[in-house]
Formats: sequence, C-alpha cells, structure tokens
Amino acid sequence: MDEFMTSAEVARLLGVGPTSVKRWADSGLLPCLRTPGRHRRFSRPEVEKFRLKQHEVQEPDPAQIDAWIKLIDSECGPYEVHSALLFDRSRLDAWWRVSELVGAVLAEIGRRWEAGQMGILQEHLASERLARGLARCTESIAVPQNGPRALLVGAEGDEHTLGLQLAELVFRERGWNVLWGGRSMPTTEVVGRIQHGDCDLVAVSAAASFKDLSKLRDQVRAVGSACQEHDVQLILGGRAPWPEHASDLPRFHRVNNFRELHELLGSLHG
Ligand code: B12
Repeated sequence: MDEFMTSAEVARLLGVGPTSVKRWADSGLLPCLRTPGRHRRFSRPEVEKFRLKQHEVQEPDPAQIDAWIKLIDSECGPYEVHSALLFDRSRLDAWWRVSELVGAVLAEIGRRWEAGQMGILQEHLASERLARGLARCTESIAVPQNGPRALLVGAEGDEHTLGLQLAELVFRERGWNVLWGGRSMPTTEVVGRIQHGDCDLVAVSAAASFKDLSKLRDQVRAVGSACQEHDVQLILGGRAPWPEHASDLPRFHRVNNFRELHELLGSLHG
C-alpha cells in the first residue's frame, strides 16, 4: 500500500472536502510534505492518527447546550437557527459533530419538560424552530445526483422526526441523496419502495417513547426481509428498544450515534 496520500484521498477517507484537508495541513494540525511541484502529500500513519483524534466524541459543553436552548426558546426566525447551525458546522468541522451537539440539546429540552421547567407549548415552539432551521441547512448541502439513495422514515406510530433530520445532515455530507419519508411511515409503503428499487439504503428512526415492542419487531421483520431480498442496507436509529438480534443480520446496522452513522456511511460509500 502506498505510504503517502494526496489531499483528495485524505478528504475521501475523512469524509470532508479537500478545502478542509488543505486548511488542516496549512495550520499544522495535519502534518504534510510537499512534492517538488508543491503538492501536499500525507503519510498514512499520520492521517490515521488524525482520523482517530477527529472521531473522539467529546462531551457537549453545557454552556453551548444552554446557549442553543436560549436561542430556540426565543422568538428567533429560521434564518437565525440556520446561521447558528452553519457557525457550529464551521467551528466543529463536520455535521456529525453538530448533530451530536443538537441531539444533546434535545435531550436537555426533554429533561426540562419532564422537570416542569418548560411548558408543552414552549417545547413545541422550540423544537419547531429547530426543525425549520435544520430544513434550511439540509437544502444547502449539495450532493451529486448520481450518488446513492437513502430513504429516511420514522417508524409507523412514531411522531419524532428531529433525530432523523440530524441524521439527514450526515447522509448529505457523505454524498447521499435523501428521500425524506418523515414521521410515522406505514411499513407497507416502505416495503413497496424497496421492492420498486427506489433506494440503496433505508434508515428507520424510533424514539424512546415507542413502547409497543411487538409492533416494532413486526416492522423490523417486514422492512428487514425486503431489504435482504433486494440488497438494500437497513439502519435502525433512535433510542427505541430495537430487537437485539437485528444487527447480527447482514445489511442490518443498529446505529447509536451520529459518529457511528458517519463512519458507517463512509464504509458503505467512499
Ligand atoms: C421534540 C419532542 C417531541 C415532539 C417531536 C417533534 C418532531 N418533529 O420531532 C412531539 C411533540 C411530537 C413529541 C411527542 C411525544 N413525545 Co416527545 N420528545 C421530544 C424531545 C423533547 C426532543 C427530541 C427528539 O426528537 N427526540 C426523539 C428521538 C429521535 O431521540 P432519540 O430516540 O433519543 O434519538 C437520538 C439519537 O439516537 C439520534 N437518532 C434518532 N433517530 C435517528 C435515526 C438515525 C438513522 C440515526 C443515525 C440517529 C438517530 O437522534 C436523537 C438525538 O441525539 C424528546 C426528548 C429527548 N430526550 O429526546 C421527547 C421524548 C422523546 N418524548 C417523549 C414522549 C413521552 C412523547 C409523547 C408520548 C408525549 C405524549 N404524551 O404525547 C409523544 C409521542 C408521540 C408519538 N406517537 O411518537 C419522551 C419519551 C420518554 C420515554 N422514555 O418514554 C421524551 C424522551 C421526553 C421525556 N423526557 O419524557 N415529542
């Protein structure tokens, strides 16, 4: 294996654009050599060291979580949420990290609501503002039209879509075209799309409020067998009690966080 990599190869491996790689190299974060023609070359072990460091999940800073809740709990418009998301993207250098942070914001909102520190309307207004800001961001991430296609749906009976919206940012950053199915999607519809050959991957999300285990198991069985039959990957996300055995089957992936999603998508498609 060639010991040295080009900027484009490093970018592909790390799932970022070549500009980020050049910026890290020029700021000394990622050591590189120069060819006589002044092209950057990266040693494979250095890149691997950098990749591992990059993928360390850092505990989100409580001050940042607080600042986010203050923003979406104020009467701000989707433009402000959009620009705050873009600001965090440039600060954190990858959408999966922004998604981890915003996921922690959602969990904190849930805690405050449970503790009676936030009213129902207040919680709904905040999550709706976030959803609209996220939708703007999603549209601004360009993906190649001939890239692979992922169908994103909420499990039938689940109304939570924010986790799936955060996942969509990661999919798009990895070059996937997303078919957004949205909340509570009937299983038969999902199976129909798989049989029709409309997607290379299906991601199903279900939150911890999903209590009907047999319904969840039936959905996994139906969607799962259609995926096996048509060579489609299946990702199960969200904190619902997904069946244990699911991730043992080929093409099945139980994904617990956005870093795992980012890595998995990189291994499935460059
Ligand atoms: C906003 C919100 C709502 C909104 C959703 C709006 C929307 N458009 O999404 C509304 C008002 C609709 C709602 C409704 C309900 N909610 Co609610 N909701 C929340 C809240 C505050 C926000 C976050 C959210 O979307 N989480 C939902 C999921 C997606 O998060 P998660 O499963 O933890 O997943 C995380 C990751 O795994 C990842 N992820 C999720 N999906 C996917 C998919 C992929 C592919 C990947 C890679 C990752 C990924 O993202 C998440 C963030 O990190 C959470 C608080 C919290 N702690 O999450 C409560 C929460 C999930 N809700 C809860 C409850 C109880 C309900 C209701 C039953 C309330 C009611 N009595 O009506 C209903 C259920 C409706 C239904 N049939 O599904 C509880 C569940 C508690 C439990 N353990 O049972 C929570 C935890 C709040 C709490 N602390 O009590 N809710």
